[in-house]
Amino acid sequence: MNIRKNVVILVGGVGGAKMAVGLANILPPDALTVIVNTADDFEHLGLHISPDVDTLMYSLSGLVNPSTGWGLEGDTFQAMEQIRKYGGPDWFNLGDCDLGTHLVRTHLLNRGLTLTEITQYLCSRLGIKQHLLPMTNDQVKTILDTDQGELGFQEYFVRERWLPAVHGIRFEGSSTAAPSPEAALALETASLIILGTSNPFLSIDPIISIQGISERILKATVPRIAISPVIAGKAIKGPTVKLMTELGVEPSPVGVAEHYQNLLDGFILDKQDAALCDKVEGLGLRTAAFQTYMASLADKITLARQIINWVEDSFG
Ligand code: FO1
Repeated sequence: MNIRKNVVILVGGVGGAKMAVGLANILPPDALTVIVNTADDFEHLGLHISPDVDTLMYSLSGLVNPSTGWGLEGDTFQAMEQIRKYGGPDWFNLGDCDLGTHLVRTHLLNRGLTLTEITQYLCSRLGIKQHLLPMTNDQVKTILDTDQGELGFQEYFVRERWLPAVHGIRFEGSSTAAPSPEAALALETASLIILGTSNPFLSIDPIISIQGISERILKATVPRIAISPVIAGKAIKGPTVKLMTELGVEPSPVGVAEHYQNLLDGFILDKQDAALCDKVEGLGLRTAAFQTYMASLADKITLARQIINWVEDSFG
């Protein structure tokens, strides 16, 4: 079995995009499918914003702002200045060029195209050859139950800077949502399925909360692996560890592995957590420990190579 033939990775935003870029650098473009979380999408100033889709689109095209990991490199914020002058909502930073993406996406949605069709169109215009697929064309929304009441994802993450304590998370619309046909087919024909280094609760759970997606992963006979987004008790980025603690989940790679356990055959930890491999193996998963922190393009490529080689050696 050639596991490099059709690699499918499930991702959220910035963390997952780094892994996708690493894989894009070592696989033929046609052999990589990225299924992206869309439960962070929201309507803002009349525009449909798909932050994770855009983070992946900008990352795979080499246009991403390297210091934030989202938005476009060199973008300016004059429209935001004007919005501020009007006393408009200025808590979500939309760059001038980035606004072009949201305008075209919203325009095409209003003309009846699906989010998948629009993403494929935008990707082709940016010269992206990998398959980038929203998880669904239906509306799914992450809602957090916090000590400040219910908050939509971007209200919690950006406006409130993930300060509120979280008691629960739900994915509104997921029980009736279907995977996009393209995402469903990719999972059915995958040679390897990877859950990326994204927040398990906020980025991967919304994707696998869609029954048509989790069922296909459960049924898959190819290797299914995840990479821990927690390194030495700290999140690579964002609220993962804070959230795990608030939800009563052990904030460690073991807690992440337990969370995904039923969907997986293998689990990769950071080399700093190598001592925890035995515990994760006790859950019935094969393990490996690599440097999973990706500061540079070389780190992304090295990790992607190590993952693929390890899967070939351990599951081939
Ligand atoms: N993240 C922030 O922390 N602050 C922002 O103002 C912000 C604006 C933004 C605009 C467009 C876009 O595509 C992403 C943006 N993000 C911003 C990132 C986004 O909120 C998160 O990366 C994801 O939704 C979490 O995966």
